[in-house]
Amino acid sequence: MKAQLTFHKVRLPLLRPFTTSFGTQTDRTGYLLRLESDGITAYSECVTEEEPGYSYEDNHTAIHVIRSFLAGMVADVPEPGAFLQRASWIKGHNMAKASLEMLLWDYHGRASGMPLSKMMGGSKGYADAGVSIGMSDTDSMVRTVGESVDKGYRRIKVKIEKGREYEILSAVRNAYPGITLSADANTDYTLKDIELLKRIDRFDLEYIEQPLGHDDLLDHSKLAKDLSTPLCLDESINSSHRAEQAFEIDACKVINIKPGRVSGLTESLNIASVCSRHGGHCWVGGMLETGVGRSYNIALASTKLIDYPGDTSPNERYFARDIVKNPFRMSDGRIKPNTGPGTGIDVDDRFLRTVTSESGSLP
Ligand code: OSB
Ligand code: MG
Repeated sequence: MKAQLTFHKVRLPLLRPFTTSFGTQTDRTGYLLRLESDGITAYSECVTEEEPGYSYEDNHTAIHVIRSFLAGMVADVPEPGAFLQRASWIKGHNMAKASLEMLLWDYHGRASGMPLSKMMGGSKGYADAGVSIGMSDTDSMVRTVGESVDKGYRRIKVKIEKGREYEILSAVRNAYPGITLSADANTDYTLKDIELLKRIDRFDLEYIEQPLGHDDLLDHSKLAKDLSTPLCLDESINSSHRAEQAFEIDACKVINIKPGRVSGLTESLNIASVCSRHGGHCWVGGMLETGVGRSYNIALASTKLIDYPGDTSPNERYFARDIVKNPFRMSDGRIKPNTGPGTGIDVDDRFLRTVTSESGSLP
């Protein structure tokens, strides 16, 4: 039987608005994909957003690329690696590619009865959970940091932007001198701002994430020489090849791995190996995913090469109600990956319908 590929465009309101240096998000709006073949149903999430603020991809480019080019490549339900080969002539569009690559991981996991965390090899059985705190007024941010520490998160990351970095980080560090703390600038600085960045070198951050341009490596390697705080790259790393280059020129010591940004789980695992070979560190980031995308992130974060706590928080931090019947829970700052086949999620089809604005078959 030919596989049936369908999409659902969903919108889930966030419990709190999420502000980064490039904008504010009040909901998670994106595409879920569903693949059905031989009585098996798999789900994945495309992590693009309505606007191209984090990446050049957005929901509109993603559904175009999926519909016009990628959907036809999964009709015979290939293994993820075979799909990546077929899609390799298409430049970029990693988030669109990842949504299908991960769908195939889930499908084959469900078909063989294997949970994702086992398929990837070397699961620790848990993911160390961290939290990414958006910007708001500094007092509220300090309060949110405190609540997050009380909940048991193993690493706190705060968003910063040019001109507010010192105020935010000095307030948080003074209030919580002992916590594992990092800051994410989402590309808001250039090398001209080096004095601003040197002033936050004193706050004993585990790393500063993506201070410079979204496609830059060279300026990061120059900046790294002037700071004692390690740099972490997010936006700049879109493949294991880029990761190799980043380590080769000392542009970073740490990488935030987001499966969507790097075309899926295969390349995520390759990047984790590159980090380990170069004596670097890595962790799994997030894109405020629904319970569907989250299940992939948590499984990946439970693998042994992921050695730092990630932006892998339980579903309840984001949404009043999620579209899975089995949301993740955090205990002692850790989240256990699902043990059912594939992602192991149980999608709440009834609730999914109520948050779907559009659905249909692909191509
Ligand atoms: O830079 O890591 C980022 C969310 C949207 C876009 C970019 C980023 C983020 C986050 C959120 O930091 C992490 C999460 O899912 O909790
Ligand atoms: Mg980031």
